[in-house]
Amino acid sequence: MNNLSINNARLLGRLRELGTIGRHADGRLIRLAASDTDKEGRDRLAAWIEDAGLELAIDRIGNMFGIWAPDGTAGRAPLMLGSHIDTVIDAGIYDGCYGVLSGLEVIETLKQAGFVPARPIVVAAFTNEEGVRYAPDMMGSLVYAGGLDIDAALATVGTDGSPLGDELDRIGYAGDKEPGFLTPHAYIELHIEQGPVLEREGIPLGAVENLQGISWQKVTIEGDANHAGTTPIFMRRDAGHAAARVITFLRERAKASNTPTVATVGCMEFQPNAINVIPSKAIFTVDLRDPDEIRLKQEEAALARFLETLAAEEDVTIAVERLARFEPVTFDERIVAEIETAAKARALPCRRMTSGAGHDAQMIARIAPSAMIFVPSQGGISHNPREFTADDDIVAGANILLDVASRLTQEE
Ligand code: HGY
Ligand code: MN
Ligand code: MN
Repeated sequence: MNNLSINNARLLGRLRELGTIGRHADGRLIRLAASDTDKEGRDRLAAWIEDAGLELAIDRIGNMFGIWAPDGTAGRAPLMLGSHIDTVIDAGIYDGCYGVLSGLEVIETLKQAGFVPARPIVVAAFTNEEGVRYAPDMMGSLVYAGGLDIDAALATVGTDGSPLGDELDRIGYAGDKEPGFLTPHAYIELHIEQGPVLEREGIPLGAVENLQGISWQKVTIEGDANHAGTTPIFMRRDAGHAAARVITFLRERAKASNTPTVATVGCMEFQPNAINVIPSKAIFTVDLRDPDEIRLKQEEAALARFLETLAAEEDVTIAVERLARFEPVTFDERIVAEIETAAKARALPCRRMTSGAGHDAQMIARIAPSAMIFVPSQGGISHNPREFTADDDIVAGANILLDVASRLTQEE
């Protein structure tokens, strides 16, 4: 099915419309997994799926699927095009939503063009990709791929003390399908790069061949609350100061490493959190990533050693809880090559690259050949309301998804 193209206005219009759903009173876009605003986004997507004449299916962890299974394809493993529509706090409109809405757009374009696939095509929106409210991230696709027990996932308690299963029930997205009910023939995820590489090199497309390892930990440091004015420095058991030393340790080590290792302390809570009280407790998160599993393990070990030394030097106690741990993933070479071929056929420059961010594709790669397509992020910015990708790049990426999808659904 050559020289077919997606409906630009429909895709761009839906992307912008979904980006208006879940705005808080201060204008920030926040659709945390299984929240009321997540429900609003899900309801809109469900309506688009049904308006497109697809079968809407929802599994027990709330993963949503739009299934197009024309006559003669029943029983064959589907091609799955997916991503997520949950967001971080104060998010942009493209992260995740672009891949889901492009998957739907590809199906509608093929359907309306009278294309006859040899297998079903499914668009998927996975629950809780961001992991902000419930850890780990990519939870819905991890459960779907059999990497996390469904009941354990539903019992996960969120940062607000809510069990995920109760919240999915409450918003009406605790579905009846067993996770994994469809094993894809192949999975492709179209996503914004969320980094600076494509824009810096002036290249509109990335054929993503691998994705780096992720280590999430929660660290709790306990010292003693005491008076900020009367307590001599050498008599303090200052949990806040100890936490600050961890942040500095991680940054200095990553900077000095001249490897792709990255480290981030994204959440920090002091107790009692009062201006004139030495913090008795510091609770914070550590996000460590590296494309190389051995190096990632070395970074985790180096942090563990530093925490031991720190506890002794600062006379504090330190407890660590693992929140997520995913090894680096290599995507399917054949699909990566299909993406490059499709880009060449449209005379669009394309380069192979590694994903710095986690994605549902890394989980579905456990059960099906998977790969990703990236488009540039302006300024490399993401997880930020200034996240932006030019319309031309949005359309180009979706057309490559269309081309690869129509190719992969014609093979026996
Ligand atoms: O954490 C990540 O990389 C993704 O945005 N969930
Ligand atoms: Mn994403
Ligand atoms: Mn994200």
